[in-house]
Amino acid sequence: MSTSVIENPSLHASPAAEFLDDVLKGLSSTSRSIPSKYFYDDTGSTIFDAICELDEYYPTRVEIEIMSRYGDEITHRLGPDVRLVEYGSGSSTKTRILLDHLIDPCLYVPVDISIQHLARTADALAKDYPLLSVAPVAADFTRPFVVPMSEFEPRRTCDYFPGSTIGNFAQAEAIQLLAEIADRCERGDGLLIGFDLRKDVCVLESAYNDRAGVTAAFNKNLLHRMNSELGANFDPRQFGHHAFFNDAAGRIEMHLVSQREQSVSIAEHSFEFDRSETICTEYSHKYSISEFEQMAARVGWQCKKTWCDERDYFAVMYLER
Ligand code: AVJ
Repeated sequence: MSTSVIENPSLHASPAAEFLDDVLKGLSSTSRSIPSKYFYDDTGSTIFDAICELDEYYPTRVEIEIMSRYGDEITHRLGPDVRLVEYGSGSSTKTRILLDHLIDPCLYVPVDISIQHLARTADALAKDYPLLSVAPVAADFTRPFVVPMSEFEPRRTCDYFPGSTIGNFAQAEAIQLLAEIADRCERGDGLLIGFDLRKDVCVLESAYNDRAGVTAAFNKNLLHRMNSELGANFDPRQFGHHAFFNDAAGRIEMHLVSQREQSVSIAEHSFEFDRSETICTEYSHKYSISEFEQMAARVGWQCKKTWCDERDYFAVMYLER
């Protein structure tokens, strides 16, 4: 038996047209960029899971460590009978830790952009947690979507935003997203959010420049995706992977770098690339705890408690409306 995935109409109106629009727009501007959400097709989501296994890539491991260590304390804060809504659920490893500790959760709503990935994880969860109601929603959570209601009135809704996905958004957008989540919430509802902390630049930069080249493959998957889905003719061998810490902006930036002067066509459009010209494909912001707390406070979230690992690499913060 498979759990039926609720597809958000806005996700499916015309995904190819939306992808094309965003790519054309991003490549037409003076500093070229492509939204990082397009990494996560089926292949990209699988490569991302491989990144999480890398020695150099600490965030996933450390976040899991925090969740395992403080699982009891965290779920005690959330209380019983919660409706748990997870943003960018991916493979739901951290969610399992929450679900193992939560008392009588009413409903679990994983929200993810990759339908295949979502269906697989929802099925696996439904099998392992037979008493849990699961209502997966395939949606782009940066756009409006409807959160399914549980059969019983929950004591509170808790939005779970793990994986430092919030770091992918420019600061103004991150605040905007926190505001939108707050708008969907009632007073007393919670937000449990994981974000990556500022740290030694070498540690940060090696996490995005692994020796095995998995992150490079993740980055270049975007080129393959544009070729197969938009009929573009990028030559992936002619683009390099570049990731560095932008200290002033407090973020890792990931780019695809043109290895020579070249011309690429997408649909009827053609784009000229200079040698060394880049396409920015991702921001990954690193915050301090107080910086994040202040950002959230501006849009109505009150920080209740923050849990960190021993090295202070990563933070899991619980806030209430
Ligand atoms: C999934 C947003 C947490 O920013 O670290 C991993 C994605 N990009 N390696 C991150 C990513 C390159 C990632 N997040």
